[in-house]
Amino acid sequence: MKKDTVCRMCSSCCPVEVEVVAGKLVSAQRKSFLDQDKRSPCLKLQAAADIVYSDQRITTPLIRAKDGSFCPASWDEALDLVASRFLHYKQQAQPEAVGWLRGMAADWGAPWDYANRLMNCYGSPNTIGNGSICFVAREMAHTYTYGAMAFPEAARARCILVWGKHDADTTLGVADAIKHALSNGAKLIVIDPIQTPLAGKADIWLQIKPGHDGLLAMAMINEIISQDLQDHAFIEGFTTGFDQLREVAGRYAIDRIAPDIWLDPQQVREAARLYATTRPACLIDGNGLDMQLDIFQSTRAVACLRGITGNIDRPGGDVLPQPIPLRPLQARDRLPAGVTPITAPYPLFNAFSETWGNQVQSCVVDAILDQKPYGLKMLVVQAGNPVVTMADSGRARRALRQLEFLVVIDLFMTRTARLADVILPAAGCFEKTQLNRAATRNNPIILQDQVIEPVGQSWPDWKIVFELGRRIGLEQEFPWPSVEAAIDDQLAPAGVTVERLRQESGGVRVEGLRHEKYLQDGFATPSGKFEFFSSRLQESGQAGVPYGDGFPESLISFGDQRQDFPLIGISGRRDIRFTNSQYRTIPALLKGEDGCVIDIHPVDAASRQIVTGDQLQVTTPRGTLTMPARVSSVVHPGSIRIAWGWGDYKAGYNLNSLTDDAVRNPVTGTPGQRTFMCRVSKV
Ligand SMILES: Nc1nc2c(c(=O)[nH]1)N[C@H]1C(S)=C(S)[C@@H](COP(=O)(O)OP(=O)(O)OC[C@H]3O[C@@H](n4cnc5c(=O)[nH]c(N)nc54)[C@H](O)[C@@H]3O)O[C@H]1N2
Ligand SMILES: Nc1nc2c(c(=O)[nH]1)N[C@H]1C(S)=C(S)[C@@H](COP(=O)(O)OP(=O)(O)OC[C@H]3O[C@@H](n4cnc5c(=O)[nH]c(N)nc54)[C@H](O)[C@@H]3O)O[C@H]1N2
Ligand code: SF4
Ligand SMILES: [Mo]
Repeated sequence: MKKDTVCRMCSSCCPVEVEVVAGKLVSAQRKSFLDQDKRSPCLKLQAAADIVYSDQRITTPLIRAKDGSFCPASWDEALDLVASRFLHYKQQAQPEAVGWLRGMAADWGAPWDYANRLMNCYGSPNTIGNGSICFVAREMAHTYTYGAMAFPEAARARCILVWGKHDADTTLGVADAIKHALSNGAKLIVIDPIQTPLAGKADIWLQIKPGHDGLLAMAMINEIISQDLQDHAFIEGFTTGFDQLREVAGRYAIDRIAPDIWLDPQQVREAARLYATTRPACLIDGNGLDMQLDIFQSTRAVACLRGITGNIDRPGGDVLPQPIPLRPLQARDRLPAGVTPITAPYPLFNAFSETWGNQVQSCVVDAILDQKPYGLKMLVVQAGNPVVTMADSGRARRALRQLEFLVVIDLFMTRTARLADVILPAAGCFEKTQLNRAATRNNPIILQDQVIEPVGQSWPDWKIVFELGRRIGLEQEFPWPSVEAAIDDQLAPAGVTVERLRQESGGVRVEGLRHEKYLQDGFATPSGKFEFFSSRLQESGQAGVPYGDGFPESLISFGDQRQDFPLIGISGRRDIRFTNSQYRTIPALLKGEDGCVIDIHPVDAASRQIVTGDQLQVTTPRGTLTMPARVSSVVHPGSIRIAWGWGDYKAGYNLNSLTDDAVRNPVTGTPGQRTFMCRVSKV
């Protein structure tokens, strides 16, 4: 039998059709507007059955015994134990000593709301996401510029500027759209320090010095304005602060900037001209900007390019979302007044959106180890593997070990789960019904619908949260007998039900797609305009215009220690076979240790007598890692690319043993996990 759902094995949220035989998932196919043979392939989806039925799945709740081993337990035993710990801190009048840390895997839509609801009603403000390193920091920069995160309408674009994103590995719907546009003759500009497959197809590829995107964005703004290529009507009618931006950008002349960031001035000029003069143009920004110390201002500068050229919210440009009206489920009003979250040092980031809340995960470690701003004693980790994925993982690990009580909700025995007191086995994406963020931010709403029964004794995340809530005295707050009832409740303002979503598996559109909504509604900023200049930022002591107060001394982790650490390390490729630290236990995907390498340029390799296959030790002031070398000119001389996501498979491959969490972006709390100074030697 064929069943429709949404795959959530990565954040792409692809609509898929699953073949189910005798109650078992057999195979799955991604849907797309492209013909079958033209669609970007997903190797994870091809291995879906291997992942779902992997013998590595955790299939019963596990409780740590006195001798340190894990003992299988019933759900009643495990949940009662977790609930008793929640109640313990409540009785001690310190519910805020309990935190809930969420990774990316169970989605940021309804599952994020449920966890927040439980914690808010319980009395702790410390539901913490990992958005400071993922796209939420970028979303904040978009929001401060034009009210929401813009989405590229690549399929209709005549020019596509891809800035730090590689959709063929990470976001297949967009990869299909790019393919389609290119086959219709669209121009392509790629800004990436790596010669990616996409860079190979580009009309112009700018191999930027890693982490220096803000400088390039300012130089491009300057060039477009000085050549008078800007969209005058849009700027005059709908923006604020253009003169200030022009003034600041004027300090960044291409001829001076380009050589410092490894670029040819003429090529940058051509890229600026091509982007500014080909309409419509969309600008696809990605995680290459995230995880950088400079994330907020660099993304603000990149976002300004959309306004300079008037490409915002136009067909084939970068469209603004039409969020679906939802009943708020987070119960923020239930938090007692005056309780500050542990993320208090990042107030702008905590408050920039109605639903994101606390996203600086590094604060969890500060709170546990340094009691800053106060101590955390118990933590629930849901759908994340922080021991591997957080910056300075040695420190993150020390913190988790120091907790009085750790609960992990996961499908697999990760390095984080191994530290837990209780492990609650979660059902995977095909085993549960869920309302994802991607489905509510933009039309249409597509349901992630359960297509098979949960494996073993695993439970869907929603059920774990609801049942735990009921056991800590929140029966009234979790009244829903099923997830369908909860989703219906949340979708009521939109007039959509789960039943209807199941009937219309292609998705339900609440409101027709509209462009140039600002003509009628303005932008959702304080001024109602596209804000090159933000008075909100200025009043909060930040630069009102990107880089209005100059560039930070160093844009890269350990930038002040260049003498001893002369190479730039780049956190590497997101391989289509894996999602962050996941899936290396699946033999069909692992294929030896294919791709687990350090790419080093022939020039840097020759001067160190390194050849492909040599074991290389990388060192930063935080730690070391050893991996095989691959001599390759995909990287620029002076930089190396280290494979990302192998730290759960083998501790010695953990890239985050190298990264730093001491210096962070002042607005978003983002550590420099993408780019850092390092040195290499042959083992
Ligand atoms: N150096 C460096 N560090 C990085 C990155 C990088 O590129 N380089 N990337 C960063 C980014 S952008 C992100 S988002 C983070 C990701 O960090 P994490 O969120 O920690 O990512 P994953 O390794 O994908 O871990 C997800 C965990 O959730 C489990 N899981 C999967 N599905 C479900 C589910 O439905 N329910 C539950 N309960 N569990 C589930 C998986 O088994 C896995 O153990 O890492 C960040 N860290
Ligand atoms: N297969 C797979 N898919 C995934 C994930 C996964 O782990 N595996 N993770 C999911 C998650 S959590 C996220 S956040 C998204 C991220 O997905 P993307 O936004 O596509 O991010 P990446 O693929 O990490 O990096 C994108 C590009 O940025 C480039 N880059 C690196 N440093 C710089 C820099 O300094 N400047 C510029 N301009 N570019 C740079 C890289 O070389 C790479 O080509 O993918 C999601 N989808
Ligand atoms: S890219 Fe692959 S793994 Fe990710 S959601 Fe789409 S089909 Fe699933
Ligand atoms: Mo992410």
